[in-house]
Amino acid sequence: MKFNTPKFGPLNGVKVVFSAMEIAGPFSAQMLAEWGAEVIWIENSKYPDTIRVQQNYKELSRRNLYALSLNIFSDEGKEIFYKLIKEADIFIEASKGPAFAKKGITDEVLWSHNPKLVIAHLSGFGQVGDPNYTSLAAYNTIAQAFSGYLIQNGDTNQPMPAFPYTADYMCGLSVTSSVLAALYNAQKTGKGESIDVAMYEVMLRVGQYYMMDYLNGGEMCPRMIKGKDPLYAGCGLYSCKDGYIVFEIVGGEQVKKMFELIGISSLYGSDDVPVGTQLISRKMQVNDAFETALDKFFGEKNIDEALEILASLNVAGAKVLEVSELQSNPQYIARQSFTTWQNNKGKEFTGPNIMPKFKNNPCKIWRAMPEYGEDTADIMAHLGYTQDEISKLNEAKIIKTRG
Ligand code: CCQ
Repeated sequence: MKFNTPKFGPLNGVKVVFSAMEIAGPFSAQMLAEWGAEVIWIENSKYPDTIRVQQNYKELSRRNLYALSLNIFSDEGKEIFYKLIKEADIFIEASKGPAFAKKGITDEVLWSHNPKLVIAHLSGFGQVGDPNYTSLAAYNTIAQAFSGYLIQNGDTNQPMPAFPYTADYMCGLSVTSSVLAALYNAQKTGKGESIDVAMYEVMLRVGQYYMMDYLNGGEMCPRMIKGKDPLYAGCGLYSCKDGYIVFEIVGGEQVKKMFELIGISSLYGSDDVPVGTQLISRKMQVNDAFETALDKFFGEKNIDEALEILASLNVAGAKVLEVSELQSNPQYIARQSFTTWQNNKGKEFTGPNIMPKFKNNPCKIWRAMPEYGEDTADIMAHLGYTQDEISKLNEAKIIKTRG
């Protein structure tokens, strides 16, 4: 095969295969590709990944990949798939629960081809559990809703999913971290792993901060109040004369100085707000007076003025940036947080750079999103198939070559 993956990044030499669509699964695999792994993206030979309908995001989310279109579950497709798996270190799949096992591709079958293989199954509800759930389809909102995460988000008036597609990215990150943990172990022991990532469980874990109070005392925190923290006053969104800022008044010194600044120092040092108070809980009597004074004080300031004041008090704060402000921000420029690359047709795209930044093994964008089936013929040739066999498999729609 004409694999010409450049050698770079901390995952140089690691081989990954994935079968997943849209955001969650591909996000994890593509992150590995940006860190230097050689990653093959399997799409169904009957139809492409639905991400291809998205005009711009697809170009970001499928950088550095090879594209293979394959009917995995046909007899011939399985044979091709197993050859691919033999060479892989990691296989990631995202489907409705135990879809692969149901179609005969169990973990054990995969390990019979490659005992060291790390397998990650990403699904809405998991590989095992109540059969009424395990085979259900799931997207971002379903994971948010079923995990207790969605009901905690939004405003006091109405629950709302966290946007854009927060569960997909959290789940993708969970896959990324767990496959690397398993790879570390597989390389030490020679024994592969199978990881069962249920999207709702990822979001259950992410949504725990206040749920722990419910689980261990029956008290559930309300949702946010106009962008302000539901439990702590002085944390969240505030209006200035020319736009929004956020800040978090956390720490004994910060609380004391803020009380002085906004003219309520007489309320400091009381039984309600003892000296040394580090956070103002909404349960304190001072809550309303504190918030009213903060709203008034910052409502009369410009953003720049407000940020200067916050910095002088060592209170963490930031302007709520418009998307249109990001690219010209000096920090973004200094760190090259955005970058540009060209797609297959030479069109330039701008998007987030690779993150995080590895000092000793820098990462890079070396390949644009491949076309549907772009690398099928090359991968097949690499696996030992002749041109004639490739043509026949293409005609039979077991694979789909480009064009
Ligand atoms: O949520 C996300 C994005 C969203 C953004 N937006 C709002 C814009 C849409 O927030 S990303 C997260 C997506 N969810 C997951 O990854 C969780 C696990 N996956 C699933 O629950 C389902 O796969 C999903 C994503 C809901 C799609 O379900 P689907 O439309 O039924 O499609 P499918 O599972 O990919 O495949 C359909 C069939 C399956 O066979 P079956 O009908 O017998 O069960 C599948 O096994 C088969 O096609 N198949 C293949 C194949 N790939 C899939 C292949 N390469 N060869 C042969 N068959």
